[in-house]
Amino acid sequence: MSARGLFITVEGGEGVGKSTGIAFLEKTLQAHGVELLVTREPGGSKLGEELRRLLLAVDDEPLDPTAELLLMFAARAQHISGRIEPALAAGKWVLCDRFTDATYAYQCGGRGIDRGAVSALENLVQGTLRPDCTLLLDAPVSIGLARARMRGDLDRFELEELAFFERVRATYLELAAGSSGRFRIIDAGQPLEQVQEQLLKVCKELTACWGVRHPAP
Ligand code: Z5A
Repeated sequence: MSARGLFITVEGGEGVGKSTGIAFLEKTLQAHGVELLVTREPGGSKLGEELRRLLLAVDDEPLDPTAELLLMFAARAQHISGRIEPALAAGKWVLCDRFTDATYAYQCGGRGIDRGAVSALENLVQGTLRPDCTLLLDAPVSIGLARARMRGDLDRFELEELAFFERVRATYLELAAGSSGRFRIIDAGQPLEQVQEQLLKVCKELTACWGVRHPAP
């Protein structure tokens, strides 16, 4: 039986560079011989991608915040059982673009939903599954929004007011301060090369520690 893989999540506000960072991490980790599943939330499964479409669509009927929360966790339940758990059990590393920290940041920080409700759903849907390492790409909201808006069409979240994104950022930083062993904060406001240097350092750390935990036979 192979050793269980590492579960790495990448978090941050709109347009901070998560997709760009994940593409770099994927290439770097694969070059280190790591077998990897790269995935995202909401999404990652057939049902999850369908729910993502509904969650991001701009519609004239506003989405109730509790409905939004439950859809996030419905997508997550399917994603975990269908893709994340099987990959980890097979010894693959999982690199996931957003996970439950995003729920705390957006649904609790952004929308004002009680953290106790999210914690209860987290336990129900995830059991004991938690990320081994979370990279928080942090940048001033104005930088992330400017990058996101350069891409064109805005989704339902990207149309929120500035104060919403400030609360999201503050919640992420609070989560990172409360779990400093799991989080690595990356200064994503810097030029791409400097962001990649920081990501490379984390990759080296993770692969070195993995090698110690699972030495080659
Ligand atoms: N959501 C939620 O509410 N609750 C939950 O539980 C979960 C999610 C899981 C979809 O996420 C939405 O779901 C999200 C929160 C909510 N809100 N929105 N919108 P998403 O991850 O798909 O959406 P996003 O945050 O907007 O991600 P994104 O648009 O894909 O942005 P990104 O991945 O962080 O950035 P990027 O595409 O890599 O980069 C953006 C641009 O900047 C691009 O042109 C890059 O070339 C450029 N870039 C990147 N890095 C740099 C640097 N360092 N310098 C200069 N330019 C750069």
